[in-house]
Amino acid sequence: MKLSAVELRRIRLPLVSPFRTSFATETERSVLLVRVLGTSAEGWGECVAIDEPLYSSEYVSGAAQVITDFLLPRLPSDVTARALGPAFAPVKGHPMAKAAVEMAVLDAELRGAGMSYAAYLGGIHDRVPAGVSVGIMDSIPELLDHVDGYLAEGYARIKLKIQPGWDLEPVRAVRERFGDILLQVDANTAYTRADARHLAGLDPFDLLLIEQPLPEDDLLGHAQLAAVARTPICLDESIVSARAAADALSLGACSIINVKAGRVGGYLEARRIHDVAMAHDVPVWCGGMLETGLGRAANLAFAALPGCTLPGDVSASSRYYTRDITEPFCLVDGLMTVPSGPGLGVSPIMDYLDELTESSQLVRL
Ligand code: OSB
Ligand code: MG
Repeated sequence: MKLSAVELRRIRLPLVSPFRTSFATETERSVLLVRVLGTSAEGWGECVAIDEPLYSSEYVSGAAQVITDFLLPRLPSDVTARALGPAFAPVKGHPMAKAAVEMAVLDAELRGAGMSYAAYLGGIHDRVPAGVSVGIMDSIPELLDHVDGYLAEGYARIKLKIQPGWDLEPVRAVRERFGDILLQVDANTAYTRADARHLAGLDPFDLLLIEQPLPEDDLLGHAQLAAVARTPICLDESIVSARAAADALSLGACSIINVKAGRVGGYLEARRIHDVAMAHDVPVWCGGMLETGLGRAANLAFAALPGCTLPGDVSASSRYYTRDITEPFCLVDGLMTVPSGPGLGVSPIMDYLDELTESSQLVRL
């Protein structure tokens, strides 16, 4: 496929309520969108980087600069999504920037071929169960209210964000109030090896998993924690590639993997991680980064893979935004529908997108 131009757009979307994690409180989502204009079709990509380098080292402005200065000049003149890995390999790091370009190229390629993202990746489900990620709150009653609301909407699993000072008590309160629900926690690297005994205090609450308790580069620490605590360890930030996934599994650093295409350089590498995990009989689930409907569409395609056996952070549009930039994704009977149209299967509503656009840049190739 030949591309004539690539458009980068920055939009800003308010969140329905502040989302607080151990690393930040987000009240709005600043999103970098990539639109590739191909000969037969156009394609959209969403960069999952946030405004500041607090989840990983990437951030929106940096990703935009990497894309214009280093990735677009390396696009092959006849491009496919598969060719991008080798083409971008000389550029170290910046997986979220690379993933955004790959997502757009793959969308254009698949729209041209009349194939859906899910079919291309190897999805086997039309609908998938959705979990919801619940931020840190000011009080336990407030947390219980939010969890109650999400359960009433039909979410199949609850994930509580935790940090030192907001861990055992909120988990105990949710477990006591709601009984036998699927419940898990995410620390986003907020603890250290010295907290192993404290984290073993979560054992009595029968959590599905604890996500990324220790720093990104502390695989050995996670393996040591796994020997002390009974709650299964799931890695998010640490799993930066299929090789990192294989290493983490051989080391015993985790027994479950959260896959985010943006964190690993794109959906092709995400698919390889899925395959590594499946070969190890290790469950995978689709993580989220508060995506708009574009990223959500691709995540739902990934969540339809056979190895994604736990509910993902693929919540309905309404959990994040009053109005999404695509037709809204809705939760029906605890399930989200996997788009089946060509490419992502959804497109942005252009008038609304223009209203939200803060800046845009057209790069002719
Ligand atoms: O660690 O999974 C995470 C959001 C932003 C950055 C990191 C994470 C998250 C979430 C939200 O947990 C998941 C979602 O998109 O619903
Ligand atoms: Mg996480």
